[in-house]
Order: sequence, then C-alpha cells, then structure tokens
Amino acid sequence: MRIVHTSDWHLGQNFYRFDREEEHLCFFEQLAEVLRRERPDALVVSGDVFHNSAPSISAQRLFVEGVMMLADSSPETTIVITAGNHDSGSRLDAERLLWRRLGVHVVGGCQRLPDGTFDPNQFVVEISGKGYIIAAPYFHTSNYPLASADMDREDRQRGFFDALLGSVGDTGLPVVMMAHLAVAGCDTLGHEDEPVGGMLKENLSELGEGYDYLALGHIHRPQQINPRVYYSGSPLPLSFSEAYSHFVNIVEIAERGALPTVEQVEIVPQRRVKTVPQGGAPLQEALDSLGDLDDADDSYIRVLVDQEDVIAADAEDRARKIVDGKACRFCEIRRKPRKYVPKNGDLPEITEIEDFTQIKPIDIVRRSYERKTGTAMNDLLIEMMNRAIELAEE
Ligand SMILES: [Mn+2]
Repeated sequence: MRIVHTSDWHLGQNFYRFDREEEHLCFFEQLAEVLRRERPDALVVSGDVFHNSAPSISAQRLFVEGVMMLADSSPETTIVITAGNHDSGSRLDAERLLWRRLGVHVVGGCQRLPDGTFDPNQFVVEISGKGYIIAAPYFHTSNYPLASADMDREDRQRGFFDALLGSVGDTGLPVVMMAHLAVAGCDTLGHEDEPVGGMLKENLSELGEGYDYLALGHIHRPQQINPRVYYSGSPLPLSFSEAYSHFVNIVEIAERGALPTVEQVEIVPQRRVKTVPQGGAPLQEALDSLGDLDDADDSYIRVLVDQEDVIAADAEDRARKIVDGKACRFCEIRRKPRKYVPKNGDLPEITEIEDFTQIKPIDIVRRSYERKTGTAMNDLLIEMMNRAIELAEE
C-alpha cells in the first residue's frame, strides 16, 4: 500500500493580519501534482484542516475547492480526513455523507450508541485489496468514546485505540492508523506559545499496537518518532518559529508487518517567514537590516529587537515606512526575551502538569514573571498578586 500523509493545513489562518488563501492554493497545487505523479492508494490528512472551529466562508470554500482539486488529480486515490483539536468535529461530520458520495472519508467525531459505547468500524476505511486506514480524529484525553460500558476513565484512550486496531483483525493487509496528538519525546519547536506547563503528551503505548504506520498530526515540525511513527508536519509555516522546511510524506508499505519506507516531498512555500536580524539587535540596527531586505522578497517579516531599554513607541511606524514599496509583509516588532537568570533559588522547578498542584500559585506567577522579563517580581507586585489570588480564592 502506498499513501501520502499530511496534516495541520490550518485553512483560514490569518498570519497577523494577512490572508493566506493564495499560499494554501499554492500548497494544494503542489499536493495535487504529488498525487498525479505518485498515484497513491490513499491520501491521509491527520487533523487541523481548519485553523478555527468556526471557519470563515472563504476558508470553507477553500476546503471544498482544495479537496475536490486533490480528488480530481488522482481519482483512484481514497482521501481520508480527520478532525484535529482546532477543528469542530461535528461541523466536519455535518457534510460527511456528501463527501462519501465523492469517495472522500471525513471523520470528525464519534457516533455513539445509546449505552455510550460505539461501533469501531465507523473509523475504519478499507482500501480494497490494498489495506486499511484507521481514521481516529482528535479527542480530549478525558473524552475518548467508551470501548465498553464498564471501562474506567483513565483506560478510555488505550481502550479506544485497542478497539479500533482490533476491529481490523488480521487480514494480512497493511494497516495505517491516523491520530492527532502530541506523543512523548516529540520535538515541539514551533509551539512555544502553548500555555504555561507545556502541552499534554501521550505515551506511544497508549495508542496500542498493530499498525504498520502511524500518521500523526498536531505537531507542526516534521519528524520520525520511531520507524513506524511519523509527523508529516504542517505544509505551511504557521508561526515565525517554523522557518524550517515543510513536507508531505510518501509512505510505502510492502506487506503487513513490513517496516514502511518514507520519502519526504518538500512543499515550497509561496512566502517564507523571516526574522531580521536573525539573532536580534538594538532597534536602529534592527531597522537598518529591514532596509537591507531585497525589494522583491515577499516573506513575512518579524523584526527582532534586543536591548535593555524600552522600545520607542514609534518603532512600528518607522518599520512600516522602511518596508513601504517592498514586497514583504511586515508583521511585528518583537522584543527578544532576555536570557532567563533565576533570581530566587528557592523557586521550585515545574516540569510536569502535576507540579501545579504542589506549588503555591504565587510561586508559579513569580517563576513565570522571571522567565518572561528576566527580573524578579518586586515586593509591591508580589503583594498585589497575593491579594488577587486571595480574592480569586474567596
Ligand atoms: Mn495544528
């Protein structure tokens, strides 16, 4: 079986204030070309097709036109699309039957039985004579559908994946499973804006055994977790920290049990993301390097300022004047975070989500403040914060 694996399209994302429709179309054209050339048995899209759970009308149109373009480019390829955490699963499911008529399998959520359990076959797509795709959409850890009525809450996730893998049985044909989550050990570069404490990561063992290839979504940086488990990564850079290359994966599984061979095909972005100057500089110097940009360079630009002093209030206006007439899309002036120097040796380390239950709220705030500003909270701030925490607790 041969499949193409992609995820995290984030259709409808505005990058700062800029519309990205043209960039997404440019991606669809490249992916359509890959499908025409490779003629895979399946194309799997592992979640986050939209950037928002309530996508704009233009984003919805882009989705329909894009998926139809892909379907037309290789009619014999089965397309399987699952919902990610950014998507509304029920919104995607609303058009599930319509897509089925076109041979496209959209799986947004779970259709549950009256006793709360579910038929695992709803997640299984058979690729006739070639293999199986297990299309697991995103569920919050605490909200996995019940594989059996008496299952404990903490066993739900493992029970869900076991039920899906079990329902395929052993037919001797390759099995590809899709999932949208962060697994322990993945490289989350590009997800720096996650809430304090980092993102929740699952142990790979929670996802069961028996797949030949696990097509993951959620993490935007392309990577191999082990010889059977891959993130394709997003096709476009979705933040300035995603300035690396982006790909879709072409996966070949010779037979059931064989290790997959995976080839990355680069998706050339229509516009790149660029930070100038790369390591940051004092404001005037940083603005000068903005002036040095080639007039035809149409990248998204972030100016990185590294200085002790407050950044002048007119800095953005000055930057806009400099780029006037240039093709680039100026996004923002960003202050380079000062190197984190702990001032209070008594502040506890926070490495696990559970640590939050052990540490006093004020110490979490102090730690976060130090990390962000590089300086300790002064007594007045600590007093105000303590008062706020008291009020919240009341
Ligand atoms: Mn995503």
